[in-house]
Amino acid sequence: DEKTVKLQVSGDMKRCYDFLEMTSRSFAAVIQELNPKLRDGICLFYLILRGLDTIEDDMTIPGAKKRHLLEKFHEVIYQKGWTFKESGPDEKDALLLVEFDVVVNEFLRLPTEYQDVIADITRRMGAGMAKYTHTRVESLESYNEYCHYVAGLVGHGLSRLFAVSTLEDASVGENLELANSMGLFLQKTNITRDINEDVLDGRCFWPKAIWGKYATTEEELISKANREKGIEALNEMCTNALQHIPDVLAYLSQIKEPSVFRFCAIPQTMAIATIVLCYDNARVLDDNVKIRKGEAIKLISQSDNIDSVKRLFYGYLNTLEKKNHPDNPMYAQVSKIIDKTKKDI
Ligand code: PS7
Ligand code: MN
Ligand code: MN
Ligand code: MN
Ligand code: MN
Ligand code: MN
Repeated sequence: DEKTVKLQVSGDMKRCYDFLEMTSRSFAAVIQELNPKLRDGICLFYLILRGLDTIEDDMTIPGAKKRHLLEKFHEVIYQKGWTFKESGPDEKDALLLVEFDVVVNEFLRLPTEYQDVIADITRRMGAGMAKYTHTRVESLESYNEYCHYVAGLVGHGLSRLFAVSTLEDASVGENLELANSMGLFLQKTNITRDINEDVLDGRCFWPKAIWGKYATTEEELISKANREKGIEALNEMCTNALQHIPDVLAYLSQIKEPSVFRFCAIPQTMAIATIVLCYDNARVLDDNVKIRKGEAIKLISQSDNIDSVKRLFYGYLNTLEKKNHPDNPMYAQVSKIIDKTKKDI
């Protein structure tokens, strides 16, 4: 009867929120606080991309099979009953793919305009990930391109969903250059911070155009014997990420709906805190640096309007200015970014 149907409907979505809590390091809380017009759609968008990333990250899937899965993932989200049970033992999010039919059921219940955006981004991200299973990130252009595929496109898709929901102006879903920068700042901060973990796992997302100036192999890049050069490479990576900050503030300035604002702003204030912590910090090369719990709590509570976010950014730029000594080869570039951003604020 009708009551059973309703219970089943909420039961599958309830399971999706369980998956969100199991798989997201930082997005679970902000997604659950979203306006009901966007909550389920963005939760499903997250789970679909998390599933795609679990396949990308799985080093036990042979190359040709992986590329095929990545390229057809935008089709499987329409196939009732689709699951994937062959993830390698290291994939912590494998259960999501084992029960992926639950995600498909809920995706098929979304309004078509939401489905169209999610499927389009999934198709383009899957194709980009497939390309980079056999192309290494060498030049600065390919670094920007890879980050566009895995994070800039998330910014595009989210901005289009904000516009489709009518919670934000149509222009937010049209001017996608700023949305791309939102994703790039998060992704580049993650890639810069995770260098030690990634090299120990046998991968490296730092472009060779940068690290190759300071080391001959990825292992040498993080080795204690090469520490001074390693820090210079790290500072160049941080400087590359910092370039996106003016666009981030311009993007956030156009967001009106309070729950959308917090959803967009919290990851960005966490990112500026993280990249400033990483700058000129040798510990990044030895292990995984993280901002303190108390600092994260402060950022979450102060990310609810543009004036407060600008104040936070201003404070972190001051901290960065103090860490940026004239003997540092990145000194001039970093000073320029700090001055330009402070003028915008
Ligand atoms: C749909 C919310 C808000 C305009 C899974 C949010 C992994 C940094 O794998 O979990 O642990 O290293 O640390 C998120 C722009 C994407 C970019 C990208 C989808 C912001 C698959 C986040 C998240 C755009 C590829 C997560 C890009 O980092 O990864 C939704 C506006 C997924 C956003 C990946 C990285 C995200 C990432 P891991 P993390
Ligand atoms: Mn992570
Ligand atoms: Mn990943
Ligand atoms: Mn990945
Ligand atoms: Mn990472
Ligand atoms: Mn110094």
